[in-house]
Amino acid sequence: MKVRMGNLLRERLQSQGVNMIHFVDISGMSPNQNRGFSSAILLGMTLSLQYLKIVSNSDDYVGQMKMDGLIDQDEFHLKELATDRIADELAKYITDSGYEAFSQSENNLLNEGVYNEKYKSTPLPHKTIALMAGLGWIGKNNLLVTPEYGCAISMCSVLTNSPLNTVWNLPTKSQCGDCSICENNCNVDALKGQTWGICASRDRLIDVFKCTTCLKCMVNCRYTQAYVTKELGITC
Ligand code: B12
Repeated sequence: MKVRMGNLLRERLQSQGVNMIHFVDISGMSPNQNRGFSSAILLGMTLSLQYLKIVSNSDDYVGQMKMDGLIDQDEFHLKELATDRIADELAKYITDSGYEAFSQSENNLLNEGVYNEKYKSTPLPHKTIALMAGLGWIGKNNLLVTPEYGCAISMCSVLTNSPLNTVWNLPTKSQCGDCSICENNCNVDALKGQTWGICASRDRLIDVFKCTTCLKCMVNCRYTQAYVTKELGITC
């Protein structure tokens, strides 16, 4: 049953362009975080190499896109909308199949009143689920860093009680070392250059109220750049 359900959901998500799919055991999280569900489906789309090249070669990509009135065509923005939409549809598909599911799309979290606008936080961030999937670590930029794609991912998640073969991993230790590229690229000094640890509060790493969502800490991370170099065989 678990294998059949897992294959069904994987085929469905892959047909929608999702290239990261993980089933995670969240039964150990607090009820406030897992809403009583035992499993989470983490789905992700990686960002294109062309896009990463353009953003990292531009001094102020987001500023320029806003000036040109093109920001709603930004690839990360479009993939964030896509992963959220796919998560909402997946939750409906699972409930139509007779199980329970809760989409953690931004809209659904807002509608359910669990997005804390004041603190800019949610009870169970996709990154926390990604860590338990064993995908990577939290970087000094407070983003998920994966050995394969760096930070170049748009993620969403669905909590569910449908039968799935799940995994659970302790978070990987930070591989940032002495690197401070993200901190050096943050023009508003939102990043504090601190190494993440399991008990690290977010505020030790970043002042989210200074962040201008300029994408620089995500794109210029040396692991994101290594992904671009590996695939394109050139450095940006
Ligand atoms: C609120 C939010 C913001 C806010 C606040 C940022 C923040 N880090 O909280 C603002 C608007 C500033 C923001 C900005 C950006 N964001 Co944002 N954001 C979110 C959102 C909606 C919620 C995150 C949340 O709940 N944070 C609450 C805090 C407390 O949790 P946290 O940040 O995950 O970190 C702590 C804990 O989780 C803990 N922790 C982590 N894992 C574990 C595991 C265990 C076992 C334990 C105990 C603890 C633990 O450690 C972390 C640090 O203390 C998520 C989507 C989602 N629903 O998850 C996207 C998300 C995190 N954002 C994302 C991105 C890409 C960005 C930007 C790069 C976008 C841009 N245009 O520039 C910037 C970068 C900012 C930065 N460097 O963090 C991506 C991250 C992808 C990745 N590779 O990690 C996400 C996942 C959205 C997506 N569609 O993929 N964001």
